Formats: sequence, structure tokens, C-alpha cells
Amino acid sequence: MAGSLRFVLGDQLDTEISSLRGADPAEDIVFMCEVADEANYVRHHKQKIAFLFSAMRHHAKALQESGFQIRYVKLDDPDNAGSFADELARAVSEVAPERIVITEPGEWRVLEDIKSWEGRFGVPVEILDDDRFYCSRERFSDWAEGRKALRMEYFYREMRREHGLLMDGDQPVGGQWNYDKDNREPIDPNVEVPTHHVFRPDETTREVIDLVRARFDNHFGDLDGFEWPVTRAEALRALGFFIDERLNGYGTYQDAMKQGEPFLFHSLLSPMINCGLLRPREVVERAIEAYEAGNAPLNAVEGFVRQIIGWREYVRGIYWLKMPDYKNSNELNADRPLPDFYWTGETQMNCLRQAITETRQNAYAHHIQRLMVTGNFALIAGLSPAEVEEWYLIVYADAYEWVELPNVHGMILFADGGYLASKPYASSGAYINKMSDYCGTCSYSVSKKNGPKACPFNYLYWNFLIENEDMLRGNQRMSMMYGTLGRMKQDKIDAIKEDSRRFLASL
Ligand code: FAD
Ligand code: DLZ
Ligand code: SF4
Repeated sequence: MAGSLRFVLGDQLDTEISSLRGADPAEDIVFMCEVADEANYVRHHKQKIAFLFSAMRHHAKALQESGFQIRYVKLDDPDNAGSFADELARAVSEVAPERIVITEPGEWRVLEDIKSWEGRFGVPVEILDDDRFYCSRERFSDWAEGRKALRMEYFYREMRREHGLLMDGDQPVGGQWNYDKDNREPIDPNVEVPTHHVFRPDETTREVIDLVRARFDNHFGDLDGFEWPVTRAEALRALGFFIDERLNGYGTYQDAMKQGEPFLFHSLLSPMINCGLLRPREVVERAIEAYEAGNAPLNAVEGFVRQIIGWREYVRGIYWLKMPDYKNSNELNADRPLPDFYWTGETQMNCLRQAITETRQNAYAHHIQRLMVTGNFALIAGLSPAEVEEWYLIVYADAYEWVELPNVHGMILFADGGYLASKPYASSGAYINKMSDYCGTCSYSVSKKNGPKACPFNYLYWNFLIENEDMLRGNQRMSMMYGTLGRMKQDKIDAIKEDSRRFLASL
């Protein structure tokens, strides 16, 4: 009988993951598998599969070189049984481990599966906390206990205090908790966008790219532009590039969008953080060190730290607190099917065309494109939450349900009725026009409010407020908008409804 079988999932590629702690390289076996079920449960972007399989293969090799015995099953292994449980059954029968050790998975459906393994295989299964996060699931549910609505800002302040990050005694460094109001500048044409660094595919990645092309050709997305870091060393280089070259402008231009510039001052670190190649703590510490050394301003560093110790931890907390029921709510009764252009990018709306085309090319769009372009449109057009959620889970290299679902269901679609966010992020074309240069070359006119040439975001925004008045009018943060709507002339309201009806029917 072997020692423990230590099962490492594709998003647990960290040599310090809890399931490897205390492992005995002489006795224990590290188990990793590429399985069709995980690659197909939604039709993930081709780059996402290639990224993860390549990162998994490199990680297995690194573990082997450090002395571990590895059982690694490739997707095209002729005996590959196709799912975690079936591969585990094969491993258990061939290796006869005394127990299985695994770090809790990121997704609810996988945890449910794992809970059945002990009964199914007759081998003890030890499920350990994923302590890569700052906030454990228990800590979050303690914080949430008794609160009717949760607010990220309060959670974030507790995390700052609890972990002593950007603190001056018990006060925030600089005197303010949040510098968001300094982080809303559009990109001036004279601002130089930093270099985007490319990580060229090595032999392992090229092999995986061929595999993905052969097996997942009907999945969304291009493979040609694959340039993600796939090893720990590459991920650390990517972190260094961000800290040295982009963090400086990260805050000021956090919400900006620019045609032909998909990355701007963003870190592009989420795929590596989410799969384990980078640790959230080291990323946060490097940003704070840059501030302390005088190499990056506070608005940038606070903004960046907030995304990681605030938003990232907050959405994970909500996911585990509310699953499995979270995805079932649809408070705004939205049910319109996802338009085909979300897959093709073929639409006259330039902002959407840019964001979707870049997503297809890079398996990436930055936050404000996800929130205020594809997300805002999905909200004000009343698209079905289930279809929008599946789209977001498919198209980004960083997408896992624990982080995608609260961002989509709660943040952009308000389908949870305001549990995660205090108001819907709905906006007209004016916001996109202020924060980007997309409107200048659009077939629609952002300054026109009604008629066939008017920017669809303009009338859909008001139509959204009209259609959801019962649900939203009582929301204090919407009172100004409903005040304006209340003063609108009936012929204007009729025009909004008619334009929206015509446009939505054309989808
Ligand atoms: P940066 O702008 O450089 O931000 C730094 C880091 O902060 C990110 O790497 C990420 O780890 C974290 N972060 C920032 N915002 C969020 C957030 N709202 N929730 C969680 N973490 C955050 N992020 C994912 O990792 N996976 C997803 O599937 C995902 N889906 C999203 C869907 C929608 C509708 C929206 C609005 C946001 C989504 N996000 C998701 C959050 C955010 O857009 C991405 O983390 C970010 O764009 C990744 O790019 P970056 O690394 O360059 O981010
Ligand atoms: C996303 C993904 C894909 C595409 N393939 C695999 C795989 O073949 N093997 C694996 O271990 N993990 C994969 N993953 C990541 C898992 O889906 C992820 O670990 C679970 O969703 C839990 O978060
Ligand atoms: Fe988007 Fe409207 Fe601007 Fe066109 S005019 S790019 S549709 S916001």
C-alpha cells in the first residue's frame, strides 16, 4: 500500500498548497489529471484550456524535479477516464493509497463530487482549507452573519486592519481608506501606454496548443495569439513587469478604455493568481513595497490592493456563503437570449465590437470592459442571467465559477436583488464616451438620444429604469435617476420605449 495520494487540481499549482504540506516524497504520490469533463463542462476559450494544461504540465515537472513522485494523466492518454472521479478510481485501484488528500476546490460542483469519494472508493478523503486566500470561508460567514446586505467597502476595511496592510496604526495610510475618486481618468492621447510583454510558447505549450486545436476546435476563441506565462518563473517576471512599468499609472487609468489597447495599465495577473502560479499575498506585498520605496503613488497601490484583498476575497466569500442557490435568483426577471454577437463580435456598436473581439483574441478584457461594456449592455438589454454567466465563464483565461458568478450575477446583472452591490451598474453611452475613444468611430451617435442612429445604450438605459421601476425606485442610490425619469415628458418616454422595442427585436 502506498502512502497518501495528494490530488492537485488545475487551479492549485502552488508548491505550498495545503494538500502538499507534510508530504513524504518517499511514500506519497502527487496526482494530477487533465480530464475532458473539466474542459467541456462549458466550452472554455481555447487559450484558457491551453494555458491551464501547459501550466499543469510545467508544475508537475517542477514538483518531480523537487523529489516528488508524480502520477500525471494527460488528456490524450489512451486510458484517460475523462473525469476527476473516474481518474481517481483508476489511480486508487492501481496505487492503493492509504488516504486521499486534497485542498478544497474553488467550485461548489467539484466540492460536491469530492464529498462522495470516500464512500465511493472506501479510502479516507481529507479536504484541507485553501489558505491562499486572506479570508477563510468561516471568517467570511462570521463577518456576514446578521447583515441584511453586504458591502465590499466595510469588508475591505476589516481585511486592511486584520492583515495590517497599508495601515498607520489603526488608521489607513494617507488618511483615507479608498482613493477611487482619483482613479477615473480617461486616457489622454498623449499618454504613453506601457509595453505589453509577451511570453512565447515553449515546446510544452506548443504541444498543448496542438492538442487543444485538435480536441476543442469548436470552442470559442483564437489560439494564435497565445502569450501567457505558464511557469512560476514566468509568472514572477510578469509580476515584476507590472510593478516596475504599469503600477504607477494603474490607479489613475483604472477605468479607462482605449481602442487597440486591450491591456493599458492593468496587471494581467488574474489567470496566474487564480491557478496558483502567483500567491495573492506576494502580489499585494510587492505593490505595497513599491509604494513604500516611493516608486508608485498611493492611489495606484491602494486601488490595486483593494481589488485583491477587497473584491477578490469578497466575491469568493459571497460565492461560498450563497451557493448552490445563489445562481437561481433572477430578481429583475431578465430572460432575453444572449445575442450572437457576444460570440462573433459582429455588431455596429463599436465598444462591444472592440471588447468582444479582444476577448476572442486574448481570453482577456480588463475590468471596465467587462463591467461597463459587455456587462452594462447585458443588464440594460435584460439578457438572461444563466446565458450571460455561461458566457463569462467561457471567455476569460481567469474564469472560475467562484469569481465569475458573483461578479456577473451580483455585480453586473443585479440578479441577486442587491445582495452584493448597492445599485445596478447601469449607464448610458455618456459613460463609455467619457472613459474611452470608442464612440468617435462608431456607426451610432452617442450624442443622439433617440432614433435609428442614436447610441442604443442611451435609450436602453432609460428603458431599463422604466421596466424595473417597481424593483429599483425604492433604492436610495437610484433616486436622482428616478427623479429625472419622473420629470420626463410622455412623448420622450414613448420614444425610448419604441426605440428599445425596435432595437431589442432586431437582436
Ligand atoms: P487588474 O485590474 O490588474 O486587477 C488586479 C487584480 O485584482 C486582478 O488580477 C484580480 O485578481 C483582482 N480583481 C480585480 N477586480 C476583481 C473583482 N471584481 N473580482 C475578483 N477579483 C478582482 N476576475 C477573475 O479573476 N475571474 C473572472 O472570471 C472574472 N469575471 C468577471 C466578470 C465580470 C462581469 C466583472 C465585472 C469582473 C470579473 N472579474 C473576474 C474581475 C476583474 O475584471 C478581473 O479580475 C480583471 O479584469 C483581471 O485582469 P487583471 O489581472 O489585469 O486585473
Ligand atoms: C478549468 C480546468 C480545465 C479546463 N481542465 C482541468 C483539468 O483537466 N484538470 C484539472 O485538474 N483542472 C482543470 N480545470 C480547473 C478545474 O475546473 C478547477 O480546479 C475546478 O473548477 C475547481 O475550481
Ligand atoms: Fe458604444 Fe454607443 Fe459609443 Fe457606439 S456610440 S461606441 S454603441 S457607447
